[in-house]
Amino acid sequence: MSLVKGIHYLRKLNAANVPSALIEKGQSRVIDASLTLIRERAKLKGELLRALGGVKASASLLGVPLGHNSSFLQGPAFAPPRIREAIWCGSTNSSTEEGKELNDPRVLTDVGDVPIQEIRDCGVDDDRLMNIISESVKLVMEEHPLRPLVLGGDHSISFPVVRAVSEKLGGPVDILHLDAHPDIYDCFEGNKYSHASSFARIMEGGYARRLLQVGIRSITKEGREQGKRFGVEQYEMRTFSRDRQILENLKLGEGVKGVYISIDVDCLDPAFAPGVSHIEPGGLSFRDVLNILHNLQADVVAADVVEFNPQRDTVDGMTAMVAAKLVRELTAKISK
Ligand SMILES: [Mn+2]
Repeated sequence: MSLVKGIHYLRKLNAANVPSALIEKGQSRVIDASLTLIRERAKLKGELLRALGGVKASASLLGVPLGHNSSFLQGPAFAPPRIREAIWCGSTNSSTEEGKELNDPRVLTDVGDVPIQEIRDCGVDDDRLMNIISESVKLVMEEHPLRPLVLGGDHSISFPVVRAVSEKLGGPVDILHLDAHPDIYDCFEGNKYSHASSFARIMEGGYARRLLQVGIRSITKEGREQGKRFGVEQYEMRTFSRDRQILENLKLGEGVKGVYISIDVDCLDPAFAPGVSHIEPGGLSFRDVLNILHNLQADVVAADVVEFNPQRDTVDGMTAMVAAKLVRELTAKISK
């Protein structure tokens, strides 16, 4: 498929004895150029907000259009531009529900996308690609008061993002993870970077103290065993009506470096968000998610919205609007 165009001919070129130094040097130049654009945009936005003054924390969008670590469909690679389009769509105003103004740069800025396909097209492997994602997140965090609000992408991106956040802050965070799936397989179909394994990598790395998983309704024996192994607090949908009081009154992040929120759009019932790769009935309503977010007491240091698949959306882009509203309300949660 077009997403991986270039990868195969580069392998062939390698096999055909093209000097490896030639390819490696070219890869390094492309990676440097990619990071430079993110660094300079983050620097400008940070300087702007510091000049404006009075901002403690401000959400900054960073797109990570990566879909190849999905076990099923790769459409989430196309999500970031669709989400941005929906955030600024004229059908609604720029206020969040609790009254933050999104068109105020002190509330929301954008540093653009990590050019995932362009980097992969140069034959860069996933070990290096994950490091580039982490590096990009750190470049945003370098610029006080910017805090990364990452647009996926499949869920594999949460590992390099959380790793960067934890390394940059110098300790673990608490994570609120909304998802139909625990994404905690040790390894999925031979891929340690699979979107079904990201939270195994996060817990192994010691990047999270508490991990709360909410919306879970597709979980295997291994998912439960891995959850126990890592001390994960798994809230399954089958007991949601009982757990609602707890989940709508959460206080997280005390004694750690802050709170990270990861929202897989498939945490929502497919009635609310059909544009996802893994349709799993019996999920949260959009209002359930907002109640959890609005009532959460936490210093949210970074967040992601992942697994929106525009190729599975309705013709009027309903799920794009849903993903965009999640981003808008997360922005309100982060910015202060
Ligand atoms: Mn999921």
